[in-house]
Amino acid sequence: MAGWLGALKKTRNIIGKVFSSKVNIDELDIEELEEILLRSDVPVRLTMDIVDELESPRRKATRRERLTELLMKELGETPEFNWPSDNKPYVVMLLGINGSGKTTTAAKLAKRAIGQGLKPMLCGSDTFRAAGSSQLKLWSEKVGCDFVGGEMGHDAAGVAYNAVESAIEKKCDVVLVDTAGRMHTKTPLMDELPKMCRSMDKRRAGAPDAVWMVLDASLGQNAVIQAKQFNEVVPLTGIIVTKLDGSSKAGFLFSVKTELNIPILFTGLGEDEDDLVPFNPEEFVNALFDENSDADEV
Ligand SMILES: Nc1nc2c(ncn2[C@@H]2O[C@H](COP(=O)(O)OP(=O)(O)OP(=O)(O)O)[C@@H](O)[C@H]2O)c(=O)[nH]1
Ligand SMILES: [Mg+2]
Repeated sequence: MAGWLGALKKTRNIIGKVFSSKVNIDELDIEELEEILLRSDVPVRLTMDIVDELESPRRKATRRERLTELLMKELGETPEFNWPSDNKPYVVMLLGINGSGKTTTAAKLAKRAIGQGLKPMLCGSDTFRAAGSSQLKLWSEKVGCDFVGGEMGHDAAGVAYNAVESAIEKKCDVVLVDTAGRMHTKTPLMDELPKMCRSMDKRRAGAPDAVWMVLDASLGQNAVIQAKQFNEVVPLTGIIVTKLDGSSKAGFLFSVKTELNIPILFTGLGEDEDDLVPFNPEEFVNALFDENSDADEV
């Protein structure tokens, strides 16, 4: 299983140099620092705050302590996610733009639920592409869980309804509804999302219980813009950030709380079914500070 330190290598290679305690704060060229932070997609306002903090001589705490405090404050509290035990099955809809990692994340979440002694169902509602649903079916066989899917061209809302129905019959604890990738700018496809929600609600009032957007970390700040637009169509209750292992723009995570106020629940740190970890602000910030920026693993 991938760890935080290895995963954040690319972002740390850029901003870790600044945060490493080997660098003498007094010798830092502030303009260079600003440029480095902005390059890794740390939001502009936070970058300014960091610069102010580093320039200010008013506190005795070490630079690392001052920065950690500032960054942790920006990420805010992240309540640990636990699958609720009432009102089963707990239905989660995963959405996002094309290729963000929805299908892989659905499988990772199913694996995680199994590990916690729960019975998940994977729902392949990506009827837009020929391989959309079958890709998830293969995952369901790999992780070992129930699956309901639809053929290409089928109504995605109908597939989601069937999955909730089947999950009720089979007494599943969790349903993970994988949706087709869609651009936030394409209206007809975006309209399908509230339709899917209404359809699931008809089978079990309140479903979906959660709507999680899957964001590709390599997109940096663009991912935040996408989330804002999805949030206007279907209110998001959580965010999952994938591909943190390949991103040099992980600084955008610092804008998620302030700009969206939606909790980051999990992060994807690799392509395998085990490479999903709960988001932990402290580990994230500490991994950015690690001094051995070439270190490959925890
Ligand atoms: N390195 C890395 N790769 C990932 C991660 N999550 C997903 N991927 C890869 O990203 C690619 C796309 O993943 P999918 O899960 O198919 O993405 P999707 O959002 O379902 O794609 P569409 O259904 O086409 O919209 C695959 O090659 C995955 O292996 C991650 O956390 N880290
Ligand atoms: Mg997919």
